[in-house]
Amino acid sequence: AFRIQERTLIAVKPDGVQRRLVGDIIKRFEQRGFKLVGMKMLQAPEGVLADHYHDLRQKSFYPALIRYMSSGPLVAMVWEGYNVVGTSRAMVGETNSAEAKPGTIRGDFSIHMSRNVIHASDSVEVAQKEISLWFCSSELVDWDSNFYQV
Ligand code: DGI
Repeated sequence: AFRIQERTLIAVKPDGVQRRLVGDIIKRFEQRGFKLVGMKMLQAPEGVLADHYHDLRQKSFYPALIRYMSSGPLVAMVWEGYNVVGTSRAMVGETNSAEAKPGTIRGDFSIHMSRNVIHASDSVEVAQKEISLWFCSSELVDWDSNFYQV
């Protein structure tokens, strides 16, 4: 199916914000052709992080992951477009930055998975859950290009 209106949650994690990578990351999604439909900077609330990483709560690295994700503000975004979930994951690269290919965001900007710069939803179903966890519907903006309607 040709799901033009597929959406995904992307977050520039606190290390990405602190390293001034927000613009570079936005640029890659714009250049690829995706549409930005929601964006905000926030200090992630503890409860949101607990929901977001619920499946990882038993992992040994979970406390460090939550500390990292709470270590400063992040930039949460919703991007829309054809196959945006799958294409974003390809643009982001492997979870383990050490294995992420050059040309991917993690492969270009990160060396270790404990500071891997960016989050991207890993399935359409997860994306829907994550978008409603991080954004309320009034924060998502539906818009179209109208260059030719002047
Ligand atoms: O969807 P991803 O972010 O690529 O990966 P994930 O959902 O499996 O894990 C979420 C985050 O948790 C990941 O971006 C970095 C961290 N993480 C995952 N596996 C490990 C890890 N951190 C450490 N230190 N060690 C791990 O094995």
